Amino acid sequence: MSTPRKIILDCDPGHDDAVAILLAHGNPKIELLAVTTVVGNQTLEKVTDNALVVGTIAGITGVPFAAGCARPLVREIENAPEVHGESGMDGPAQPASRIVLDERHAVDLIIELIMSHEPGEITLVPTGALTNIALAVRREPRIVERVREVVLMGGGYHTGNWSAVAEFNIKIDPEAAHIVFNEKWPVVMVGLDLTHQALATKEVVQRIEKVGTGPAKFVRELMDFFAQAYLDHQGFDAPPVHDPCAVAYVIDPTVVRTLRAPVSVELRGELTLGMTVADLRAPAAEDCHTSVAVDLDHERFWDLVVDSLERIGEVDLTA
Ligand SMILES: [Ca+2]
Repeated sequence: MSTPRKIILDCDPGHDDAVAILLAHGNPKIELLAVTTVVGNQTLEKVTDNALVVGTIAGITGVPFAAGCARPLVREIENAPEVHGESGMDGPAQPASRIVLDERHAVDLIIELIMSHEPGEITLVPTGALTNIALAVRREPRIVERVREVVLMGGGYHTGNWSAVAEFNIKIDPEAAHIVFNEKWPVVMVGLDLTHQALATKEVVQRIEKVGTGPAKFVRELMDFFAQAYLDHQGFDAPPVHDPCAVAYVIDPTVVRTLRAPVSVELRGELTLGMTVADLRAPAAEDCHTSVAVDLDHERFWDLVVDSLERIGEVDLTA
């Protein structure tokens, strides 16, 4: 088997971030180098606590968890309790965390890891606002040529969820997104066009339940809450599980079809703030370094999630 892809997962758990962490941890093609957190679905304190809880439930050891930015670069804080509840990860009972938070700031840890690895080794997988990544690249511009690619969950080219045209992760810190999309590293935008295909249908939830372990039960309970929130607030019959789609692309790019296209982030629009504007009018130029995710192989995507849960197996939280 080829060498596992080394990733840093920068997230704001978050129901779907939790699934992304579990998918990354359980899949042998991924080596999780760090989990870093950023304000978003809830306050930095809450999403960081949630990340530690997910790490505990998944039985993750030896991987640093570090907290990053507590507010966006320019804008006031916006959280999403309508989607994720007051804790940011409402639904399942949460055990006490057994992971001790790393003392380093996430931005420092991200830079340190990238600079201490060979160029092309590390893939950044941001599944929250891009605040930490933007700060890291401003602080240490040399990371741009060392990162293999940035595979981010955010944006979309024909729809929004935090406004008619803007997606939450981008809209809450559009300046950070602007920085990340404009650096010359390869950026894959796994946006709503793609993630709205990653529905946790009843059949999917049954498959997860059948795994029969503690981590699988945790995911099932997350999905129960998430399903209700998406039904109540956005009229979805089944919830779209956004963040693991970015991890799935890193594991197997054939699960997510992408299209190369220039992407710009709207910073001034009266109605369109935070919109990711993809220019799909013509084939992209040779030097285009951004691409957008278009089609998901729904079955193989959920196969990956279930496979990770099976590989993680039972985790003893009493030992
Ligand atoms: Ca997220």
